[in-house]
Amino acid sequence: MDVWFTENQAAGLRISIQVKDVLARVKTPYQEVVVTDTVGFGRMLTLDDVVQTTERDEFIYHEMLCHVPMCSHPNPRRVLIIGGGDGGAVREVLRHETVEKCDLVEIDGEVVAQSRKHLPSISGMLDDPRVRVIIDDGIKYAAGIRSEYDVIIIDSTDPIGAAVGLFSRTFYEAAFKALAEDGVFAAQTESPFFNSDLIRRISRDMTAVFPNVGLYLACVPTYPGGLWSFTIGSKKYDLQPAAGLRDIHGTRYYNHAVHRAAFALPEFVRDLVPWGKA
Ligand code: AG3
Repeated sequence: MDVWFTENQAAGLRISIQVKDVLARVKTPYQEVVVTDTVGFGRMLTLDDVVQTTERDEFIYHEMLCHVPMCSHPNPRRVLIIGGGDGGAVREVLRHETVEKCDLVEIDGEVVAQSRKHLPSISGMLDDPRVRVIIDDGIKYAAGIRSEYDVIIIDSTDPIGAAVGLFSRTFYEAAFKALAEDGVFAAQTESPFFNSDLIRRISRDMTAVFPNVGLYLACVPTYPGGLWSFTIGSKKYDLQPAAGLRDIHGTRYYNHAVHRAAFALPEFVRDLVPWGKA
């Protein structure tokens, strides 16, 4: 069978992934949720024909999205994840023994339902007693919270549709208030190669809200360009692994050396952030 899924990744650039089987295809009020089984990347979740995660490379994205903020906090007990309905970020957060509660706020219940059904290696920790799954708009949810979380993680789609507001200064201000006085925030912030204007704006807005801001990188093979960025903001702590922390068990990409190295920015990326050439 020669069936290929194609995502239009950028102007004049497409990626095609060979598909063996379509496991679910559901239209929701927000998007079309599709789970396929692929030839080279295991099972794959796409939303409106945009790759969200594949079993083969999700560990890189989820580990770097979560462990960098989690390890820069010396005692993360209460964690909020916005988006991330597949459960991959929840799984990584729960590797930290300090965690007492992990709230997941996902706007589309169908993403959670289909991931539970078809992506068990990713969603498998969603039933852990420390986890509360809340189907709601993360922007509205965060706006109503004060000083409640040690770490907030944004596992969003690209900035289209419901996710646009998650890339705004107003939202960063709400997240700042929702964090405890020593809280840490991190978000996936797209490709430095294809989304340079977006990253310029995010790093400027984040700097206006958080005293310590950094951009770090990882390579996610199925995302546009491979090179991917994350933005972290901290109220008090340094962005490096907290002193005396043990390495995390069971990771395949993250370790403390990778954490430190991920903040080394190539020249064209340094040009995007206000602190880059300081
Ligand atoms: N969040 C989506 C990252 C953006 C991918 N963009 C793209 N393929 N154009 C991933 C959610 C996984 N929990």
